[in-house]
Amino acid sequence: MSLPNLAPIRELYVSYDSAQKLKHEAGDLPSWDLSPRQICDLELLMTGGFYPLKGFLTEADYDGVVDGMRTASGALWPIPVTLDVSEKFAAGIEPGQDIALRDQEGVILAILSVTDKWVPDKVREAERVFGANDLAHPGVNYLHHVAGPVYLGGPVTGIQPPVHYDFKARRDTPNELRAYFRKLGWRKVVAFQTRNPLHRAHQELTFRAAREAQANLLIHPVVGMTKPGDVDHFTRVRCYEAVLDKYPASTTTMSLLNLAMRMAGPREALWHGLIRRNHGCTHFIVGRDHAGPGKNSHGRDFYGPYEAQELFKTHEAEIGIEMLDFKHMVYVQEKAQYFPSNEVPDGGTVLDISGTELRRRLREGLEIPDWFSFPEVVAELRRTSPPRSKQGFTVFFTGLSGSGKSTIANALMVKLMEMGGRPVTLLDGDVVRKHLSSELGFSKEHRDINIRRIGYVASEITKNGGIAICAPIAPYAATRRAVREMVEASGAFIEVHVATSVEECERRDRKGLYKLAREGKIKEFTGISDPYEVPENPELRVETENAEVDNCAHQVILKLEQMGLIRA
Ligand code: PPS
Repeated sequence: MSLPNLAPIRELYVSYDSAQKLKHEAGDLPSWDLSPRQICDLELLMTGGFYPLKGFLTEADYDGVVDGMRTASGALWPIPVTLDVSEKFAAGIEPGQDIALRDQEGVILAILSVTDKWVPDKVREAERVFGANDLAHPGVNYLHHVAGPVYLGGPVTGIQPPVHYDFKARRDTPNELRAYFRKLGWRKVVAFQTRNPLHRAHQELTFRAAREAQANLLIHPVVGMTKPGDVDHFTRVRCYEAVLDKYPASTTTMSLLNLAMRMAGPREALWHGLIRRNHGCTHFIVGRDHAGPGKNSHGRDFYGPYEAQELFKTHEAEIGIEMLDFKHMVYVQEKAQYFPSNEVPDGGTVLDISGTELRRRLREGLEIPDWFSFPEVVAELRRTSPPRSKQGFTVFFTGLSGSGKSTIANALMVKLMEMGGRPVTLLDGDVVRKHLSSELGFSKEHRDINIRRIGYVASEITKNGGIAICAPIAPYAATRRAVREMVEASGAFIEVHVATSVEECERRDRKGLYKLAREGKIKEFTGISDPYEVPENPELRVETENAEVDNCAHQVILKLEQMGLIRA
C-alpha cells in the first residue's frame, strides 16, 4: 500500500467574507431546520469527511448508492446521505431553488442548491441498504418513523461548522488530523472505530493492530449518533480519557468523530473505512460484527459476525485503506491475557462478559472483574448507571374515571415517601388538568396532548433520579406507548391498569359525573360516550372491587421490589 496522501482534502466551506455575504442574503431563502442526524451528516460533508460527496445525494446518486453502492459518477459510496424533509416543506420547494440549512437554534450552517426532489421507496432502501425491511433494525426504524417522506438533493455550500460546546479540544476535522499526522511524521496510522467504552479487550485489540501494521494509533470514537440504548457519549469520552494514559502518548492519539451511525453492518464498515481514509489514516480495524444492529424481529442476527470483513476485503484497494481484521477477543484465565478467539491456547479457560451481561451487572450493582475492564472505566460507568434501586422511575396508573387511580396513587406516594431516598411527585389527572393543561378539553387530540405533557414531565423526573407517579385516565394505547418510550429513555416505566369495571365506577360515581354523562350533560365521557382501550400488557393489573386501597398500593410496592427498583 502506498504512503498516505496527507495533503489537505477538499472541504465545502466558502471563505469568511463569502460566508458573511451568504448569511446576509440567506434571510430571504426558505429555511430547513436540520434534525440532529442531518447536522452530523452536514458537518462531515462540509469538512471532507464524506469526500468525494459534494452535497446531499441527488436522485441518480441515491439510486446508484442504494442498488450498487456507487454514486452516478461511479464512486464507491455505500450509505445514502440524503436530506429528508416533510411533505409540507417539500411542497414549497422546486429544483433550481436554494434553501438555507439551519441548526436547531436557527443558525445558518449551509446553503443547499436543490437539484432534485423525490419521494423515495423506503421499503426498497431498507431492503437494499440494511438487508431487511425489519423495524427491529434501528436504521430501518429511523427510516420509517423518523425520516421525512421526501428527499432533497444537491450541492452544499458550507457557511460555518455546527457549534459544539463539549470536548472541543478533542474534535478534529479531516484536515486537522492530516496536519497533525504530517507534523508528527506519522506515515502509517491505524484507526479504531468505536461506539462503546474501551475495556481491556479493546485495548489489547488496538495494541495488536498497531503492532501488526507497525503504525501509530488513532482512537476514533463516534460521538454523533450511535445505537439507541448505547452509553451516552459524555460518559464514553470520560471513559476514553481515563484509559488514554495507558497508551504510549508518543504513538497514540484520540479524536472524536461526529458521525451519525446507521448500524448497517457490512455496508457501514466500508463507509467507516472511507471516512477514516479521508481523515488521513492508512489502516482500519474491522472486528467481529462491525456496526451490528443487534437481533432482528425473529431473534436472529441481521448480518454474519464476519460479513463486514468479507465485504471490506473486496473493496479494500478502492477505498485506499488497509483492513486489519480481528476475531472476537477473549480472556484466557490461565494465561491472564487476551487472545483472538481463534488463537486460544489448547485447554485454556475462556472468560467473556457480553454487553448485555455488563449492563445487567451495572444495573444490579454487581461486581465487574478487573480482567474485564479498568477500575477508572467501571467507576465512570457506575456514576452514570447507578443500580436500579438508585435510578428514577415512573409508575403510570391508567383506568376509568372513578376507578380508584388517584386514591391508590396517593397511598403509593405515602408508602414511597416513608421509605425515603428519592423525591416523589404525584401527577394526578385532576391536578395536571389544573396546573399543566387548564386550556384542554376531552377530545382525542386534547387528551393526547395532556398525556404527552404528563409523559414529558415524568420522563424529566425519572431522568433526574426521582419517582413520578401519574394517574390520568390515558384512554389511548398509542399515547401510553409514546409515554413509555419517552420515560424508558431514562429509567423504568411501570404501567398499572386499575381495572375497575365501568359498571362499578358508575355505581360508585363519587363525583356525580357518570350521571351527568348518562344525561348527556357531559360529552365524550370515557366509558360512556368515549372509548377506553384496555392495556394489553401492563406491568401490573389491580382489581379494586372487594380490595382495600392499602392492599392495591402494596401490590405496586411488591412489583417495584421484584423489578429491583426499591429494596425491601
Ligand atoms: S385524559 O383522558 O387522560 O386526558 O383524562 P384525565 O385528564 O385523566 O381526566 C381527569 C378528570 O377529568 C374528569 N372529566 C372527564 N373524564 C373523562 N371524560 C370526560 N369527558 C371528562 N370530563 C371531565 C374526570 O373526573 C377525570 O378524573 P378522574 O380522576 O379520572 O376521575
